[in-house]
Amino acid sequence: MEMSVFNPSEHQHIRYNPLKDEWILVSPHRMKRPWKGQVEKPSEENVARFDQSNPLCPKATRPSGKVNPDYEATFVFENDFPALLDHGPSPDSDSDSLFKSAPAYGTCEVMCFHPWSDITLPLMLKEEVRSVVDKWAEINTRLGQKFQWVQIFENKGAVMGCSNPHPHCQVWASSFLPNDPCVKDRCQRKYYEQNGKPLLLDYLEKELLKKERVVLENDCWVWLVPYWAVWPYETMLLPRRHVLRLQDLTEEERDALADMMKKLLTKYDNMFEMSFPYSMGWHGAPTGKFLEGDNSHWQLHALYFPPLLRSATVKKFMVGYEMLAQPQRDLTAEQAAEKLRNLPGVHYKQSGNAENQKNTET
Ligand code: H2U
Repeated sequence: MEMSVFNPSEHQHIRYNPLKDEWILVSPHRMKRPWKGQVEKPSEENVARFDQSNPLCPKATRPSGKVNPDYEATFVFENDFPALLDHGPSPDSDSDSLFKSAPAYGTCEVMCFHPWSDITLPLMLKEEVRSVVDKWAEINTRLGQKFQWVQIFENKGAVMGCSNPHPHCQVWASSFLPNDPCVKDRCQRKYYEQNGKPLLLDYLEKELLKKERVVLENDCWVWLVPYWAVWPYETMLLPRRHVLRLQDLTEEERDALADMMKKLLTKYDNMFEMSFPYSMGWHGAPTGKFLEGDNSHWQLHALYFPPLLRSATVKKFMVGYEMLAQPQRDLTAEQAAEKLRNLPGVHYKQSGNAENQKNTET
C-alpha cells in the first residue's frame, strides 16, 4: 500500500467542533468524482415591488384581517401563526425519566427588512441594512427581558422553506434554552473555566494568524468559514471585540456590521449568480433569568448555513449518514474559504446593464 503524508485537502479525516462537542467527517477526495447532475441556473424570479396580495407588503391586509402600516423602513409584527404562545396550560410533571416533558412558553415575531418585495439585503443601502441591525438589537433587548432565549433567524429562498420572497426574518423567543444554545453555553463555559478566555475569542485570534479560513475582515468584524463547518459554504461572522449580545454593539460596530453583511451576501449571490439561499441566525449570551448571571464565556456570532453545493440547483443533502451517524462534507473549509475570497466584490446585478440594476434604483 502506498504511504503518503497527510494532506487535509486530499485525505479523509474527522474534525472537532468545540462549540457543540461534536465531530464532522471530511472527505475531500470525493471532490474528484465525476459529476453528471444538473448545472443550469434557475430562471430569475419575477417579484413585484408592491403586491397587495402579499401579506408582508406595506398596506396589505394579512389573512388574519390585520392591516400592515405603510411602512418605509423595517416593520415588526407578531406572527399570526406562532409556534410558541405566551400562555396556556402546562403539562403535568411526570417522574418517569423516559417520558419527560416541561412547560414551553414564548412568542414569535416577523420582521420585514424593507418595504420592497423585489430587494434583498446585499442590494439594500448600507443605512437600510444598519436599521435592520438596530432593530435586531432592539428586539433582543425587548424580548430578552422576559424570555431566556431570543432566536433571530432568516430563512432565505424556497429551498430553505422561506414562504415569501419579501425580505424578512423571524424571531422566536422562548421560556427555555433550546438544544443548540444549551450545548454551546456548556461548551463555552467549560472552555472559559479551563482557559480564562472566551472560546470564540481564542479561536478568532488563531484564525487571524492562520488566515486559511478567513474570507473578509474589517475594523470590527471577521467573516470566516469555521474549521468545523458542516454545510459546503457555511460561514461565521464574529466581532473582534468581546461582545455578549447584539444590543452591546457600539455605533461603529453596527455600521461595520451593515457594511460586512452587504459584502458577504454579495459574494454569496455571486457564487452562482442567483439570490443565494441560506438559513442564518444570531447566537449570543442567553437572556431572561440569565441576564443576572455571569456570561463572560459567551461571544456573539452569526451563522450562515447555505444548502447549495455545486450549482444553483444542486444542494447538499443532510440525509443517510448525516441523519444516522454524523455530518459529512466533501469540500474542505479551506477550499470553501478560498472560493468565497476569490468571488467578485461587486454584485452581479450591479455590474451588468441597466436592466439588471432595476432592483437597486432608489
Ligand atoms: P418564513 O418565510 O421563514 O416562513 O417566515 C414568514 C413568517 O411569516 C411565517 O412564520 C408569518 C408566517 O407564519 N406570516 C404571518 O405571520 N402572517 C401572514 O399573513 C403571512 C406570514
